[in-house]
Amino acid sequence: MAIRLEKGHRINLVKESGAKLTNFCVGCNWGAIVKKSLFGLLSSNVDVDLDLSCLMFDIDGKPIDHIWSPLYRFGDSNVGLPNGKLDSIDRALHHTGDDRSGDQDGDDGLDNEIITVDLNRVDSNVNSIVFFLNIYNNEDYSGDFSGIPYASIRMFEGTPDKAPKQVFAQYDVATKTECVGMRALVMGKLYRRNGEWKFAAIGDAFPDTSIVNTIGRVMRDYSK
Ligand SMILES: [Ca+2]
Ligand SMILES: [Ca+2]
Repeated sequence: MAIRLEKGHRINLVKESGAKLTNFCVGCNWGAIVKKSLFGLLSSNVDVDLDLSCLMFDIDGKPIDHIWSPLYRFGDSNVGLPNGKLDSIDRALHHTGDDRSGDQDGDDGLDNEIITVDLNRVDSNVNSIVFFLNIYNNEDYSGDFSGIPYASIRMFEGTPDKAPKQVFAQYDVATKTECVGMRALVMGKLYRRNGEWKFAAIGDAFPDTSIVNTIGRVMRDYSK
């Protein structure tokens, strides 16, 4: 049974078998919005672009690495943030790539964006890894989480191209009342305590209209 993540929930990364969970996926599955015509005879899809990202911090809360979509070219402007990339410097984390539309034919059971994690490879200076989700303002959709037919973040063992057999933990974004009117979610963080990795569900939602706001927020409020 998957753990339903709730705000403030802290979990040990231990499987039902008692073995440690060290290799897993953090993924987000979501669907495009289906619009029906008058009388419901015709339908068309509205693309929804969610972006899954993470930031890594050292023990003092200083940001030392990041993963976000390479389509975010902050380095070309003066935002003061690096360009997006899909791999962490230590190669412990990898993002499968920016999905810009969501499922087009209903829930396919696969996560549209996934960050794979190998805790054994994480640089020893990384003390915490914060995962967050944003709605990108594409020309089709600039609404909030509650307008999306389904959206959930989950942690599972397995590979990105197969539907997970066993979901370790899950957080439903589209159905949470605290996500109504919100466009960003600080999902949770992996952190080291006494040499062990643990996971804390954060589940704080914000109305951020740009990922730049959310990155600043994560650096300010969630780095320790
Ligand atoms: Ca995306
Ligand atoms: Ca999907």
